[in-house]
Amino acid sequence: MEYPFTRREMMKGFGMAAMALGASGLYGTAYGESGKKGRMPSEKGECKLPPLPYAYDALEPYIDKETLTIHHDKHHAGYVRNFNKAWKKLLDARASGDFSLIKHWSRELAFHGSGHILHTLYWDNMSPGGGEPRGELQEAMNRSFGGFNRFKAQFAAAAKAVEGSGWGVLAFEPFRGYLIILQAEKHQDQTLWGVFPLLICDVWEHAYYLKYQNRRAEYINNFFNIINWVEVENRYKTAKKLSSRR
Ligand code: MN3
Repeated sequence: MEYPFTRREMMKGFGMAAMALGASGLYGTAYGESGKKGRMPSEKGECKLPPLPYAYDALEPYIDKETLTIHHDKHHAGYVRNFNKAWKKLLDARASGDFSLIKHWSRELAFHGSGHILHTLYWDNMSPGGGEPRGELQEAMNRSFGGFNRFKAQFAAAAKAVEGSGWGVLAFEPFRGYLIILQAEKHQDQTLWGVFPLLICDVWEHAYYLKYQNRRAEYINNFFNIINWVEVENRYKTAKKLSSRR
């Protein structure tokens, strides 16, 4: 794949992505490498509720102790519990070959896994001190938004305008190398935030319809004959390298 910037710039960019997404802790967790305290998954890849990185009353008066306690101990804990359940059910499905509930458990995995990851990032990207971005992050904000104040105005507007429940998100988009602001209305919409894609199969009809018409399964079975596993491995190695950054 051709990127519009060099590999070195790309790696630098991924470092920023890790910073923007707080991915260092996550990937550390995902790969079992020097993850933050309390984040290490079990042998079978189950998640644990990470402890808050500060006291329950540390964000007073902006976020009160009772809210933070319920939010972390009840809401986040529920995501962890249900992610682990979906993870286990998918393990069972692979063992038995019974994928009849694949849609249900894939959605449960995406919903609760994203809930777990996004809450973990949220706890980590707050602290009693506050402040303003500095260094490389400040430079990236200047380049991407025209300065901190313009970033702040857009981020606040985007977060306030999220329909229903959801999240305001500052993210790094590695293909162009810019920071972007996103609204996540439904974090369960079939992604697990913070993942690094390794292998993609396009299942839009335009990808197969002329040859296969409605026979998507046949197209997917044949897709396995033409995968570039060297490229997939390279992306895996890149993702692992990112995971070891601190
Ligand atoms: Mn929440």
